[in-house]
Amino acid sequence: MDETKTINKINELLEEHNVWRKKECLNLIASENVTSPEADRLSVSDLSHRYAEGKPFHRHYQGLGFVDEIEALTQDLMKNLFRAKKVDLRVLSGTLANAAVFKGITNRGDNIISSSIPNGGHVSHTQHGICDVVGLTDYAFPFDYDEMNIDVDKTIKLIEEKNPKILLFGASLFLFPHPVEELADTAKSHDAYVMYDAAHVLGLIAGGRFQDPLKEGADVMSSSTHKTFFGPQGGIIFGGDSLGDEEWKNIENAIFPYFVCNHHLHRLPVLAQAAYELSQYGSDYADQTIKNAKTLAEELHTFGFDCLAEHKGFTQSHQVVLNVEKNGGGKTVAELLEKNNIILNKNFLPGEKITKENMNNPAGIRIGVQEMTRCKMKADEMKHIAELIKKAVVDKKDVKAEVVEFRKNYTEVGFC
Ligand code: DSN
Repeated sequence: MDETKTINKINELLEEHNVWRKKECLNLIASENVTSPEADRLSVSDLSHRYAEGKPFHRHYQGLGFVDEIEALTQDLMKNLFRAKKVDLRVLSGTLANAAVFKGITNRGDNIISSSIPNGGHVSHTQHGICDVVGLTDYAFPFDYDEMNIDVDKTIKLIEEKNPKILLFGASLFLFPHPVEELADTAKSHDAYVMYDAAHVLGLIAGGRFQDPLKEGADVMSSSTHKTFFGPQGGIIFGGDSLGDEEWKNIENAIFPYFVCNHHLHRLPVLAQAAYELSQYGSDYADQTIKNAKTLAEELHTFGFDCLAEHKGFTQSHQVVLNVEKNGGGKTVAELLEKNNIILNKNFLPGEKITKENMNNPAGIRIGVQEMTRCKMKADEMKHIAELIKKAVVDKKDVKAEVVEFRKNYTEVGFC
Protein backbone atom coordinates (compact mmCIF):
# COMPACT_ATOMS: atom_id res chain seq x y z
CA MET A 1 0.00 0.00 0.00
CA ASP A 2 1.19 3.51 -0.85
CA GLU A 3 0.08 5.42 2.25
CA THR A 4 0.66 8.85 0.73
CA LYS A 5 -1.47 8.02 -2.29
CA THR A 6 -4.16 6.62 -0.02
CA ILE A 7 -4.38 9.67 2.21
CA ASN A 8 -4.35 11.95 -0.83
CA LYS A 9 -7.17 9.92 -2.32
CA ILE A 10 -9.17 10.25 0.90
CA ASN A 11 -8.65 14.03 0.74
CA GLU A 12 -9.90 14.10 -2.84
CA LEU A 13 -12.94 11.97 -2.04
CA LEU A 14 -13.84 14.22 0.87
CA GLU A 15 -13.58 17.31 -1.29
CA GLU A 16 -15.70 15.71 -4.01
CA HIS A 17 -18.30 14.63 -1.47
CA ASN A 18 -18.46 18.12 0.03
CA VAL A 19 -18.97 19.82 -3.32
CA TRP A 20 -21.49 17.21 -4.47
CA ARG A 21 -23.76 17.09 -1.43
CA LYS A 22 -23.40 20.73 -0.34
CA LYS A 23 -23.60 22.43 -3.72
CA GLU A 24 -24.96 20.10 -6.38
CA CYS A 25 -27.60 17.84 -4.79
CA LEU A 26 -31.13 18.31 -3.53
CA ASN A 27 -30.76 16.75 -0.07
CA LEU A 28 -34.14 15.35 0.91
CA ILE A 29 -33.26 12.64 3.46
CA ALA A 30 -35.70 13.32 6.32
CA SER A 31 -33.13 12.62 9.06
CA GLU A 32 -30.39 15.02 7.95
CA ASN A 33 -29.69 18.73 8.13
CA VAL A 34 -26.81 21.20 7.96
CA THR A 35 -25.17 23.23 10.70
CA SER A 36 -24.56 26.98 10.41
CA PRO A 37 -21.14 28.51 9.60
CA GLU A 38 -20.86 29.65 13.25
CA ALA A 39 -21.65 26.11 14.47
CA ASP A 40 -19.04 24.74 12.03
CA ARG A 41 -16.46 27.16 13.44
CA LEU A 42 -17.24 25.99 16.98
CA SER A 43 -16.97 22.32 16.02
CA VAL A 44 -13.18 22.42 15.59
CA SER A 45 -11.50 22.83 18.96
CA ASP A 46 -9.35 21.21 21.62
CA LEU A 47 -12.53 19.64 23.00
CA SER A 48 -12.24 16.82 20.46
CA HIS A 49 -8.98 15.75 22.18
CA ARG A 50 -10.33 15.46 25.72
CA TYR A 51 -12.06 12.99 28.01
CA ALA A 52 -14.83 13.95 30.43
CA GLU A 53 -16.31 10.85 32.03
CA GLY A 54 -19.02 11.69 34.53
CA LYS A 55 -21.27 14.74 34.81
CA PRO A 56 -20.34 18.45 34.87
CA PHE A 57 -18.42 19.35 38.05
CA HIS A 58 -18.29 15.63 39.02
CA ARG A 59 -15.68 14.14 36.67
CA HIS A 60 -13.30 11.25 36.91
CA TYR A 61 -10.46 13.12 35.14
CA GLN A 62 -8.72 16.46 35.70
CA GLY A 63 -8.48 19.40 33.31
CA LEU A 64 -12.17 19.99 32.74
CA GLY A 65 -13.01 23.30 34.41
CA PHE A 66 -13.99 25.05 31.18
CA VAL A 67 -15.71 21.94 29.80
CA ASP A 68 -17.86 21.71 32.93
CA GLU A 69 -19.09 25.25 32.40
CA ILE A 70 -19.66 24.76 28.66
CA GLU A 71 -21.68 21.60 29.29
CA ALA A 72 -23.73 23.14 32.11
CA LEU A 73 -24.54 26.24 30.02
CA THR A 74 -25.50 24.07 27.04
CA GLN A 75 -27.81 22.12 29.34
CA ASP A 76 -29.38 25.44 30.40
CA LEU A 77 -29.99 26.46 26.78
CA MET A 78 -31.66 23.12 26.00
CA LYS A 79 -33.75 23.15 29.19
CA ASN A 80 -34.90 26.66 28.41
CA LEU A 81 -35.79 25.85 24.79
CA PHE A 82 -37.85 22.79 25.74
CA ARG A 83 -39.15 24.03 29.11
CA ALA A 84 -37.64 20.95 30.78
CA LYS A 85 -36.08 20.69 34.23
CA LYS A 86 -33.88 17.69 33.47
CA VAL A 87 -31.58 17.14 30.52
CA ASP A 88 -28.61 14.95 29.73
CA LEU A 89 -26.47 15.69 26.66
CA ARG A 90 -24.05 12.79 26.91
CA VAL A 91 -25.70 10.20 24.66
CA LEU A 92 -24.06 10.02 21.26
CA SER A 93 -27.15 9.19 19.20
CA GLY A 94 -30.91 8.80 19.36
CA THR A 95 -30.52 5.04 19.52
CA LEU A 96 -28.25 5.30 22.56
CA ALA A 97 -30.70 7.74 24.14
CA ASN A 98 -33.41 5.10 23.78
CA ALA A 99 -31.07 2.44 25.14
CA ALA A 100 -30.26 4.47 28.27
CA VAL A 101 -33.93 5.22 28.98
CA PHE A 102 -34.97 1.58 28.50
CA LYS A 103 -32.12 0.38 30.73
CA GLY A 104 -32.87 3.04 33.35
CA ILE A 105 -36.61 2.50 33.83
CA THR A 106 -37.38 -1.09 32.80
CA ASN A 107 -36.37 -4.59 33.77
CA ARG A 108 -35.64 -7.55 31.52
CA GLY A 109 -38.93 -9.28 30.70
CA ASP A 110 -40.99 -6.06 30.68
CA ASN A 111 -43.25 -5.13 27.77
CA ILE A 112 -43.15 -1.99 25.65
CA ILE A 113 -45.70 -0.63 23.17
CA SER A 114 -44.14 1.24 20.23
CA SER A 115 -44.74 1.71 16.51
CA SER A 116 -43.93 -1.14 14.14
CA ILE A 117 -41.28 -0.36 11.54
CA PRO A 118 -43.72 -0.04 8.56
CA ASN A 119 -45.98 2.18 10.65
CA GLY A 120 -43.04 4.48 11.30
CA GLY A 121 -41.22 3.00 14.30
CA HIS A 122 -37.44 3.27 14.50
CA VAL A 123 -35.54 0.00 14.63
CA SER A 124 -34.38 0.80 18.19
CA HIS A 125 -38.05 0.75 19.28
CA THR A 126 -38.28 -2.93 18.39
CA GLN A 127 -36.86 -6.37 19.02
CA HIS A 128 -34.70 -5.93 15.92
CA GLY A 129 -32.76 -3.31 17.89
CA ILE A 130 -32.38 -2.03 21.44
CA CYS A 131 -35.47 -3.83 22.87
CA ASP A 132 -33.59 -7.07 22.30
CA VAL A 133 -30.45 -5.73 24.02
CA VAL A 134 -32.31 -4.79 27.22
CA GLY A 135 -34.79 -7.71 27.17
CA LEU A 136 -38.01 -5.87 26.36
CA THR A 137 -40.82 -7.48 24.39
CA ASP A 138 -42.33 -5.00 21.96
CA TYR A 139 -45.97 -4.86 20.93
CA ALA A 140 -47.00 -2.60 18.06
CA PHE A 141 -49.44 0.25 18.54
CA PRO A 142 -52.65 -0.60 16.67
CA PHE A 143 -52.72 1.79 13.70
CA ASP A 144 -55.62 3.58 12.04
CA TYR A 145 -54.65 3.59 8.34
CA ASP A 146 -57.33 6.09 7.46
CA GLU A 147 -56.16 8.57 10.06
CA MET A 148 -52.49 7.63 9.44
CA ASN A 149 -52.02 7.57 13.18
CA ILE A 150 -52.07 5.43 16.32
CA ASP A 151 -55.56 4.03 17.10
CA VAL A 152 -56.41 5.35 20.58
CA ASP A 153 -59.25 2.97 21.53
CA LYS A 154 -57.44 -0.15 20.40
CA THR A 155 -54.28 1.01 22.20
CA ILE A 156 -56.20 1.37 25.47
CA LYS A 157 -57.23 -2.30 25.11
CA LEU A 158 -53.63 -3.30 24.34
CA ILE A 159 -52.36 -1.45 27.43
CA GLU A 160 -54.89 -3.33 29.57
CA GLU A 161 -53.84 -6.62 27.99
CA LYS A 162 -50.04 -6.26 27.98
CA ASN A 163 -49.35 -3.98 30.96
CA PRO A 164 -46.37 -2.34 29.25
CA LYS A 165 -43.67 -0.57 31.24
CA ILE A 166 -43.27 2.01 28.47
CA LEU A 167 -45.62 3.52 25.91
CA LEU A 168 -43.21 4.88 23.30
CA PHE A 169 -44.49 7.59 20.95
CA GLY A 170 -42.58 9.23 18.12
CA ALA A 171 -41.44 7.74 14.83
CA SER A 172 -39.13 7.87 11.84
CA LEU A 173 -41.94 8.04 9.32
CA PHE A 174 -43.88 10.76 11.06
CA LEU A 175 -46.55 12.84 9.34
CA PHE A 176 -48.93 13.76 12.18
CA PRO A 177 -48.59 14.35 15.95
CA HIS A 178 -49.15 11.22 18.00
CA PRO A 179 -52.01 10.96 20.56
CA VAL A 180 -49.85 11.47 23.65
CA GLU A 181 -52.38 13.52 25.57
CA GLU A 182 -55.17 11.04 24.72
CA LEU A 183 -53.24 8.04 26.05
CA ALA A 184 -51.04 9.42 28.84
CA ASP A 185 -53.57 8.97 31.65
CA THR A 186 -54.42 5.39 30.71
CA ALA A 187 -50.71 4.55 30.47
CA LYS A 188 -49.95 6.07 33.85
CA SER A 189 -52.93 4.42 35.54
CA HIS A 190 -51.36 1.12 34.42
CA ASP A 191 -47.93 2.12 35.78
CA ALA A 192 -46.44 2.63 32.35
CA TYR A 193 -44.02 5.45 31.60
CA VAL A 194 -44.90 7.68 28.69
CA MET A 195 -41.84 8.12 26.48
CA TYR A 196 -41.50 10.15 23.27
CA ASP A 197 -38.75 9.76 20.69
CA ALA A 198 -38.58 13.26 19.23
CA ALA A 199 -35.65 12.62 16.88
CA HIS A 200 -37.43 13.64 13.68
CA VAL A 201 -39.43 16.56 15.01
CA LEU A 202 -37.21 18.11 17.71
CA GLY A 203 -36.63 21.30 15.68
CA LEU A 204 -40.36 21.65 15.00
CA ILE A 205 -41.07 21.24 18.73
CA ALA A 206 -38.40 23.87 19.49
CA GLY A 207 -40.19 26.21 17.08
CA GLY A 208 -43.53 25.54 18.77
CA ARG A 209 -45.08 24.09 15.61
CA PHE A 210 -45.46 20.42 16.58
CA GLN A 211 -46.92 18.80 19.68
CA ASP A 212 -45.04 19.53 22.90
CA PRO A 213 -44.67 16.00 24.33
CA LEU A 214 -43.47 17.03 27.80
CA LYS A 215 -46.53 19.27 28.14
CA GLU A 216 -48.85 16.56 26.84
CA GLY A 217 -47.77 14.08 29.51
CA ALA A 218 -44.52 12.45 28.39
CA ASP A 219 -42.34 11.50 31.38
CA VAL A 220 -39.24 11.30 29.26
CA MET A 221 -38.22 12.49 25.79
CA SER A 222 -35.30 10.99 23.87
CA SER A 223 -33.93 12.41 20.66
CA SER A 224 -31.12 12.87 18.25
CA THR A 225 -29.94 16.44 17.66
CA HIS A 226 -29.39 16.64 13.90
CA LYS A 227 -32.64 16.29 11.98
CA THR A 228 -35.18 19.15 12.12
CA PHE A 229 -33.07 20.24 15.13
CA PHE A 230 -30.08 21.38 13.09
CA GLY A 231 -27.32 20.61 15.60
CA PRO A 232 -24.35 18.23 15.64
CA GLN A 233 -24.86 14.49 15.16
CA GLY A 234 -25.63 13.20 18.67
CA GLY A 235 -28.36 12.39 21.16
CA ILE A 236 -30.15 13.91 24.14
CA ILE A 237 -32.58 12.90 26.89
CA PHE A 238 -35.07 15.19 28.66
CA GLY A 239 -36.91 14.36 31.88
CA GLY A 240 -40.46 15.68 32.24
CA ASP A 241 -41.91 17.12 35.45
CA SER A 242 -43.73 13.82 36.07
CA LEU A 243 -40.52 11.76 36.11
CA GLY A 244 -39.23 11.04 39.60
CA ASP A 245 -35.67 11.90 40.67
CA GLU A 246 -34.94 8.24 41.29
CA GLU A 247 -35.91 7.24 37.75
CA TRP A 248 -33.88 10.13 36.30
CA LYS A 249 -30.86 9.02 38.33
CA ASN A 250 -31.29 5.50 36.97
CA ILE A 251 -31.32 6.83 33.41
CA GLU A 252 -28.18 8.90 34.05
CA ASN A 253 -26.49 5.89 35.59
CA ALA A 254 -27.38 3.85 32.52
CA ILE A 255 -25.82 6.42 30.17
CA PHE A 256 -22.46 6.09 31.90
CA PRO A 257 -21.07 3.46 32.32
CA TYR A 258 -23.35 1.28 30.15
CA PHE A 259 -23.63 3.13 26.85
CA VAL A 260 -21.23 6.08 26.80
CA CYS A 261 -17.86 6.73 28.43
CA ASN A 262 -16.61 9.89 26.78
CA HIS A 263 -19.33 11.94 25.20
CA HIS A 264 -17.42 13.58 22.29
CA LEU A 265 -17.12 17.02 23.83
CA HIS A 266 -16.70 18.94 20.58
CA ARG A 267 -20.46 18.42 20.01
CA LEU A 268 -21.35 20.62 22.96
CA PRO A 269 -20.63 24.15 21.64
CA VAL A 270 -22.25 23.15 18.33
CA LEU A 271 -25.35 21.97 20.18
CA ALA A 272 -25.39 25.22 22.15
CA GLN A 273 -25.14 27.26 18.94
CA ALA A 274 -28.02 25.30 17.34
CA ALA A 275 -30.14 25.79 20.47
CA TYR A 276 -29.35 29.50 20.35
CA GLU A 277 -30.29 29.73 16.64
CA LEU A 278 -33.55 27.85 17.24
CA SER A 279 -34.37 30.13 20.18
CA GLN A 280 -34.09 33.09 17.79
CA TYR A 281 -35.42 31.69 14.50
CA GLY A 282 -37.08 28.40 15.44
CA SER A 283 -40.70 29.38 14.86
CA ASP A 284 -39.96 30.88 11.42
CA TYR A 285 -37.93 27.80 10.50
CA ALA A 286 -40.59 25.36 11.68
CA ASP A 287 -43.35 27.35 9.90
CA GLN A 288 -41.46 27.42 6.63
CA THR A 289 -40.49 23.74 6.88
CA ILE A 290 -44.08 22.57 7.38
CA LYS A 291 -45.37 24.93 4.65
CA ASN A 292 -42.73 23.60 2.28
CA ALA A 293 -43.63 19.97 3.02
CA LYS A 294 -47.30 20.69 2.32
CA THR A 295 -46.51 22.53 -0.92
CA LEU A 296 -44.25 19.75 -2.14
CA ALA A 297 -46.90 17.13 -1.32
CA GLU A 298 -49.69 19.08 -3.06
CA GLU A 299 -47.57 19.57 -6.17
CA LEU A 300 -46.46 15.93 -6.34
CA HIS A 301 -50.11 14.93 -5.94
CA THR A 302 -51.06 17.24 -8.82
CA PHE A 303 -48.43 15.53 -10.96
CA GLY A 304 -50.21 12.22 -10.29
CA PHE A 305 -48.00 10.79 -7.55
CA ASP A 306 -49.71 8.70 -4.89
CA CYS A 307 -48.96 10.95 -1.92
CA LEU A 308 -50.08 9.57 1.45
CA ALA A 309 -52.79 11.19 3.58
CA GLU A 310 -54.33 13.50 0.96
CA HIS A 311 -57.57 13.78 2.96
CA LYS A 312 -55.58 14.91 5.99
CA GLY A 313 -53.69 17.63 4.12
CA PHE A 314 -50.76 15.27 3.45
CA THR A 315 -48.54 16.24 6.39
CA GLN A 316 -48.05 18.34 9.51
CA SER A 317 -44.32 17.70 9.74
CA HIS A 318 -41.19 18.03 7.56
CA GLN A 319 -41.99 14.76 5.77
CA VAL A 320 -43.84 13.79 2.62
CA VAL A 321 -44.43 10.11 1.86
CA LEU A 322 -45.16 8.64 -1.56
CA ASN A 323 -46.33 5.20 -2.60
CA VAL A 324 -44.23 4.58 -5.71
CA GLU A 325 -45.18 0.95 -6.33
CA LYS A 326 -46.49 1.83 -9.79
CA ASN A 327 -43.16 3.57 -10.54
CA GLY A 328 -41.10 0.45 -9.76
CA GLY A 329 -40.90 0.63 -5.94
CA GLY A 330 -38.92 2.63 -3.40
CA LYS A 331 -35.46 1.30 -4.21
CA THR A 332 -35.86 1.75 -7.96
CA VAL A 333 -37.15 5.30 -7.58
CA ALA A 334 -34.60 6.33 -4.92
CA GLU A 335 -31.74 5.03 -7.10
CA LEU A 336 -33.09 6.70 -10.22
CA LEU A 337 -33.36 10.00 -8.37
CA GLU A 338 -29.85 9.64 -6.93
CA LYS A 339 -28.52 9.47 -10.50
CA ASN A 340 -30.20 12.86 -10.96
CA ASN A 341 -28.65 14.29 -7.75
CA ILE A 342 -31.97 14.12 -5.86
CA ILE A 343 -31.16 12.33 -2.61
CA LEU A 344 -33.92 10.62 -0.59
CA ASN A 345 -34.61 7.16 0.79
CA LYS A 346 -36.82 4.15 0.15
CA ASN A 347 -39.26 3.39 2.96
CA PHE A 348 -41.84 0.86 4.04
CA LEU A 349 -45.31 2.34 4.09
CA PRO A 350 -47.85 2.11 6.93
CA GLY A 351 -49.56 -1.26 6.74
CA GLU A 352 -47.02 -2.75 4.33
CA LYS A 353 -46.08 -6.30 5.15
CA ILE A 354 -42.32 -6.90 5.25
CA THR A 355 -41.47 -9.97 3.14
CA LYS A 356 -38.30 -11.46 1.67
CA GLU A 357 -39.37 -10.11 -1.71
CA ASN A 358 -40.00 -6.48 -0.75
CA MET A 359 -37.32 -6.23 1.97
CA ASN A 360 -34.99 -4.35 -0.35
CA ASN A 361 -37.60 -2.63 -2.49
CA PRO A 362 -40.47 -1.43 -0.29
CA ALA A 363 -43.41 0.45 -1.80
CA GLY A 364 -42.54 3.92 -0.60
CA ILE A 365 -40.14 6.80 -0.56
CA ARG A 366 -39.81 9.30 2.29
CA ILE A 367 -38.95 12.93 1.53
CA GLY A 368 -37.82 15.49 4.11
CA VAL A 369 -37.70 19.21 3.27
CA GLN A 370 -35.95 20.43 6.45
CA GLU A 371 -32.44 20.75 4.96
CA MET A 372 -33.48 22.52 1.78
CA THR A 373 -35.68 24.80 3.90
CA ARG A 374 -32.62 25.64 5.95
CA CYS A 375 -30.92 26.51 2.66
CA LYS A 376 -33.62 29.16 2.12
CA MET A 377 -35.96 27.31 -0.24
CA LYS A 378 -39.64 28.28 -0.14
CA ALA A 379 -42.89 27.36 -1.93
CA ASP A 380 -41.72 28.13 -5.49
CA GLU A 381 -38.63 26.02 -4.99
CA MET A 382 -40.76 23.14 -3.66
CA LYS A 383 -42.87 23.33 -6.83
CA HIS A 384 -39.70 23.16 -8.90
CA ILE A 385 -38.47 20.13 -6.93
CA ALA A 386 -41.79 18.37 -7.57
CA GLU A 387 -41.41 19.10 -11.27
CA LEU A 388 -37.86 17.74 -11.32
CA ILE A 389 -38.99 14.55 -9.55
CA LYS A 390 -41.84 14.14 -12.05
CA LYS A 391 -39.53 14.68 -15.03
CA ALA A 392 -37.05 12.10 -13.73
CA VAL A 393 -39.47 9.44 -12.49
CA VAL A 394 -42.46 9.72 -14.86
CA ASP A 395 -40.98 11.24 -18.03
CA LYS A 396 -37.68 9.35 -17.55
CA LYS A 397 -35.70 12.48 -18.40
CA ASP A 398 -32.16 13.16 -17.21
CA VAL A 399 -32.46 16.25 -14.96
CA LYS A 400 -29.05 16.12 -13.28
CA ALA A 401 -27.70 19.25 -15.00
CA GLU A 402 -30.91 21.09 -14.19
CA VAL A 403 -30.64 20.07 -10.52
CA VAL A 404 -27.01 21.25 -10.32
CA GLU A 405 -27.93 24.59 -11.88
CA PHE A 406 -30.93 25.01 -9.52
CA ARG A 407 -29.01 24.10 -6.35
CA LYS A 408 -26.27 26.65 -7.12
CA ASN A 409 -28.65 29.37 -5.90
CA TYR A 410 -29.26 27.73 -2.51
CA THR A 411 -25.92 27.01 -0.88
CA GLU A 412 -26.21 29.50 1.97
CA VAL A 413 -27.53 28.35 5.33
CA GLY A 414 -30.36 30.46 6.74
CA PHE A 415 -32.13 30.82 10.11
CA CYS A 416 -28.88 31.72 11.86
N1 DSN B 1 -32.33 6.11 10.37
C1 DSN B 1 -32.78 7.42 10.75
C2 DSN B 1 -33.87 7.90 9.86
O1 DSN B 1 -33.57 8.11 8.71
O2 DSN B 1 -35.02 8.07 10.26
C3 DSN B 1 -33.11 7.55 12.19
O3 DSN B 1 -32.07 7.11 12.98
